[in-house]
Amino acid sequence: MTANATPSPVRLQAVAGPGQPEPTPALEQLYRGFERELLVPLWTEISGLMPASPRSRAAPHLWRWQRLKALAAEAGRIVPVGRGGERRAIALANPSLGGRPYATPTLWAAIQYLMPGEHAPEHRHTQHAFRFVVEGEGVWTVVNGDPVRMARGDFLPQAAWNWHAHHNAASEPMAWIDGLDIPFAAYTESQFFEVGRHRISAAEQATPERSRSERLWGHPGLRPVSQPAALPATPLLAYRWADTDRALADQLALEDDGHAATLSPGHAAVRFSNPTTGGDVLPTIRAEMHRVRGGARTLPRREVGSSVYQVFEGTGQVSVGEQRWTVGRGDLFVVPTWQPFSASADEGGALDLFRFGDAPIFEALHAQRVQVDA
Ligand code: 1HN
Repeated sequence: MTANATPSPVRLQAVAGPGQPEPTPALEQLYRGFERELLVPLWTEISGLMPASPRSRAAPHLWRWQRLKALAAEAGRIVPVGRGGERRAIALANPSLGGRPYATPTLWAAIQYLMPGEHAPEHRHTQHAFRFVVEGEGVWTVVNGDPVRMARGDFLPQAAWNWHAHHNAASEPMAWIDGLDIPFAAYTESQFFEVGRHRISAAEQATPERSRSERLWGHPGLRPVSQPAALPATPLLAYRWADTDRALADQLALEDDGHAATLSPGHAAVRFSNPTTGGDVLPTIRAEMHRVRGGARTLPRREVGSSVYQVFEGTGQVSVGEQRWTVGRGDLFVVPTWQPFSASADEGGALDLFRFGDAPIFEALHAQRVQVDA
């Protein structure tokens, strides 16, 4: 009997090859010794441990909004929302990530659905999150007691450890997408979670047009002097579609007037930013809106880190690595690390793409690389 009663999870095979020792009985015996002692030599592993460039476990993949929405609506009919399950959220599971509810190795993305009059109970967690609304209105998300209206095109960041609940004050169901850094938090084993009140107060179920956070922080270029200098995540809880739309339209109009404003011809983009730093809205998540003019195409680009896109408006073609899809409103797709991505808009209308990704993680670690094929 050896010291290890349970079989070793280490499996080593002596195989001939460049840089490999001669497969001999002595080598076999050495490898059995490594297995017993839970040791793995670098010479059998190096190409897996140190690939020349990032190889993703995730696959490029597309989910059609109409299909997601139909299933979410059916869940709305038969699955209650409340304490325990917490949210009627249905996550995108990347086909190459083993059935885990992970869109990419670092990002969770889900469609969430709330019926008229329904409440999603209050809780908080250390994962950073946001909501993005591709259609509909009528839900208020209540963050630390501040009710924030949600409507088409709005981006609503939700930094770690803030209490939040949602309530649908309308007579229609509403769907939106949630993005969180759940897989990253799981991988780094850094999660905390706490439940709050089952039902928020009547006062917090108010339905104001503008949240307190917008009244304080939602004035371009103007920061409240009473507030702290640099916050790690944005204190602004809603970025409204009217502002995003105007910023993109202005970039394209400037280009028409012969001024440098776009990323490349016909490709305007804005990044949602933290008004206290100018940096990303959340420490782990970057969020942007892109507009590609009808008939235009973006430059193929690859980056360290993964992204999820949702088509906000328009139709076009996107290519991710070897994949190519025709896309329309609401469709969601994944761009894994270091896979080239480009998009083109059909003639006659712009293609608006919402994008979120994990770039802030890599920038913080000085591990970010971007390659654009001009
Ligand atoms: C969460 O709190 C929300 O607040 C959405 O809407 C999705 C997925 C896992 C854990 C917490 C939300 C979530 C979540």
